[in-house]
Amino acid sequence: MIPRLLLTGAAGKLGRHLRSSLRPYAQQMRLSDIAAMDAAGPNEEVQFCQLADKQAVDQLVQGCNAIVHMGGLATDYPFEAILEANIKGVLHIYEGARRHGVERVVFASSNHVVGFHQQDEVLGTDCLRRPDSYYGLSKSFGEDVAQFYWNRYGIQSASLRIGSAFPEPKDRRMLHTWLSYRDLTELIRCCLQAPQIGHTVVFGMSDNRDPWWNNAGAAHLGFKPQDSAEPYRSDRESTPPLDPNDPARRYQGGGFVKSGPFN
Ligand code: 15L
Repeated sequence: MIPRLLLTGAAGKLGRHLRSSLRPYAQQMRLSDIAAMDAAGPNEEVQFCQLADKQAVDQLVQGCNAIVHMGGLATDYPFEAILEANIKGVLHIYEGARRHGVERVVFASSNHVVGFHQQDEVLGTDCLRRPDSYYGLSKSFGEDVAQFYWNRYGIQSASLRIGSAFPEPKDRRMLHTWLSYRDLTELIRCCLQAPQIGHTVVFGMSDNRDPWWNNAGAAHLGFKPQDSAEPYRSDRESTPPLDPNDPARRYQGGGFVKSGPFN
């Protein structure tokens, strides 16, 4: 049991789910977001926090033993917005962790750090990053921050390259990239409880057929996904495929590779 676990982005799509699904692993949960959320229940604390505000993040982290950092923008936006929420945000989280002796951080990275790899490649956790958007760039920066704080300050981290975490896979691409909510929770549990993780990069995917990613490099986490996109295959494949020349079909990042420019 973690005495006090900080969950950022607790009002978001995944955060709302994790608020209850991570409950068994922490005595106390501190929940933060910039958006409104349900009032604190038993063994919960709710704290409004702008991730770009270094002092506010410092106060948020104080007294916590581990952090699950889901906060920030979850899709592509103009750089200035990404800079505030994602780039400054992740640095402030790690600075807070350093200042207050937090030993472990689970960072919600994204498959969009490798989005410009082609769909016919199978990537290991140590592959070259090819971010597909400002959003992907911010997650790539976050992975570097995690690595730096491990090397420099000994803070252990897992960077979760989350595929497509939705209640169901929505389209053909997500037959490869889907991560069920149940498997997301289990992956985070493994990252919080595995004895030694240093800085581990892991792809967040369910047990899908024909995955684009190979998690052999993260086997020490002990993550065993329970779900698979297979039951949705015939339905998702009943819709026409994208044109083979469409970059969204060619590259792993799908539609993100066509994001921007914003001016
Ligand atoms: C992500 O990182 C996004 O947060 C999410 O909205 C999805 O688009 C997902 O990637 C995906 O690639 O499907």
